[in-house]
Formats: sequence, C-alpha cells, structure tokens
Amino acid sequence: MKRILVTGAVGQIGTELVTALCERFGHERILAADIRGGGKNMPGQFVLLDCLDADRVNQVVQKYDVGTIYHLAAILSATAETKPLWAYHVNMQTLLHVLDAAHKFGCSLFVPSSIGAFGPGTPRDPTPQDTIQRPTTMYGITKVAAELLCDYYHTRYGVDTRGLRFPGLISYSAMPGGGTTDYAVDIFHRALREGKYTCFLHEDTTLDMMYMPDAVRAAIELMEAPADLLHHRNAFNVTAMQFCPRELALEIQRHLPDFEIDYDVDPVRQAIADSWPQRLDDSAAKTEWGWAPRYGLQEMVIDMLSQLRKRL
Ligand code: NAD
Ligand code: AKB
Repeated sequence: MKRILVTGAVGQIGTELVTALCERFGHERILAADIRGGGKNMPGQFVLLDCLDADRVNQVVQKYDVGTIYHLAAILSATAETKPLWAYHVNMQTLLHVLDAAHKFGCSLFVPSSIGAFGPGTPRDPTPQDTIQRPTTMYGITKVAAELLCDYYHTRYGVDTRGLRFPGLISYSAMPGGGTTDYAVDIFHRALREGKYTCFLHEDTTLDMMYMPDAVRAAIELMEAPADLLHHRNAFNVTAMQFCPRELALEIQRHLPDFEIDYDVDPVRQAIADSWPQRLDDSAAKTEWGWAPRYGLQEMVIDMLSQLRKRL
C-alpha cells in the first residue's frame, strides 16, 4: 500500500492529522515530515524535510513510495506580515515543489486554503463559495495563488488536487504557528494557568472558527470523496462556529467563573482580522461531499478545557 506523506507535520494541524491518519490507515502507512525535528515522538514514521529543497521532496516521495500528500508546510498570516517576501517564497516554492512531485509520481494532494484568501471587498457574512478574492495580506495572496495553482495542476496535468478554506482552528495538542486567530487557542492556556488573558483583537471581532477534530475529519473526508462529485475541488468553504473574543470569554466563564479578559489591540492583527470573513457559506461542501461539522462553541469549550486540564 502506498504511503501518506504529511509535510509541516509538527505544526498545529499536522500534529493531530498524523494521529488521525495513523488511527485510520495504520502507523506503517504514515510518513510525517517537517523542517523541524519535533516529530520524532509522533506516531508513524518521521523524516526531516525542507520542502524548499525540490530534490529532497522528490527523493522522499519516491523512496517512501508516497501515494497521497497533505501539504501543511507554510508561514501563517501574522508571521507573514513581519517577513512578507520570505513568506511568499516559502509558501509558493514549497507548494510548487510538492505539486511537481505529485505530478511526477502520480500522487493525490491536499493543500489547505484559509479564510485569509478573502479580503475587505468580500461579503463577510456569509462569504459565498464563489466571490471576490482580493486579500490585502501576503498570506492571503499566497493562498489565492495556491488555490489557482492547484486548479492549474488538475486541469493541465490531471493531478488529483483537493483543498479546503479553513476558518481559524482551535486545538490543544500543539500551539498555533503565528496566525491572527491564535488568540482563540492562547485564551484557554492562560485561563487555566493564570485565570486571565489579554487579547490582541478587539472584543467585538467576529471570525469564522472550527475545532480541530472537525478540521482533520473534513480534510480526510474530502480526500476520500468520489472525484466526479467535486466541482469546487481546491477551495471548499467549510465552517463550524462564529464568535468574537467577548463571546468566547463568556463561554469560558461559564466553566471558570473567575476568568478575566482585557484587551490590548495589536493594529496589524486587528487589520488582518477586519478583512476576513465572519462566516463562510459552506453549502458547496455540504452538497458536493456531505460536509457537516460536529462541534459548536459550547461543545468546543467543554472539550478544550477538559483536554487541557489533563495536560497542564
Ligand atoms: P503551523 O505553523 O502550526 O505549522 C506549519 C509547519 O510547517 C511547522 O511545523 C513548520 O516547521 C513547517 N515548515 C515551515 N517551513 C517549512 C519548510 N520549508 N519545509 C517543511 N516544513 C516547513 O501551521 P498550521 O496551523 O498547522 O497550518 C498548516 C496549513 O494549514 C497552512 O497552510 C495554513 O495556512 C493552513 N491553515 C491553518 C489554519 C489554522 O488555523 N491553523 C487555518 C487555515 C489554514
Ligand atoms: C491564521 O490566522 O493565519 C490562520 C488562518 C485562519 O489561516 N489561523
């Protein structure tokens, strides 16, 4: 059986995707890879892989007989605004190398897009599946380009590329990697450790969000969906919940009544958040491959607090 390669596997999504793939397909079929070595304790096999090195990407795909790639290696929105040219280089070159390897070796390929692929000119609530995409961040520019490149490799070369536009993702296994929605993870750690949190977004900033078990399941379900059903194959809107920092804090206070939140708004991340959707219209994902979220705000908060209590 061919192997499944996850690039950027030590990150927020990869940590949980690798575990889910191991449970579903068996440890021997999963190859986790990252530029950092933190994956040595992950389930499955781990290799060091810098996706900026095209020869090494080809070598790994060939040597390990890879049939499917989940390409998660990337620079996220807030970090990208601090080093825009580097973020463009990393996000585009790593993708081109993986697309090329998928073409050469006949692999299926999952590439995540984001609510960051939209900009201030896009309707925010709801954001239609097919709409204006004029992002004002370097991250968003790379996400739109990635959606188009994946379409191109599918129509030009027949590569089985697929992708989801993820909202902000909330999880407990790994810390997020430099995004604008990271507050919605940090808040839980601070609430349990210190009983208070200073949020870098304004209290009323509503964004689209999803709990990681739904995100991981969505990626696997999309990769398993019959190809002939997928009209929007590389850029499906998916959504699960919408909230602002004030609403998330109130929900946490239902379980930790002494928890306090205050605000010290970071203008860079606030401007990014203000340009992003508040709610994606996920009707295409529902119709084309049966997407349905399982976690809303209340269920997510209960599970996050209980999982983090065990860990902290
Ligand atoms: P993350 O920052 O937590 O992880 C990214 C991983 O990529 C890191 O472990 C990093 O070491 C690795 N990496 C960076 N450069 C690399 C290179 N040259 N070669 C190999 N590995 C490299 O990110 P994440 O949150 O897991 O996101 C994964 C993907 O999902 C990204 O494309 C991101 O844009 C997308 N996404 C994430 C979210 C979210 O909320 N986490 C939302 C929407 C889309
Ligand atoms: C980020 O904030 O950069 C990510 C995303 C929504 O793409 N979490």
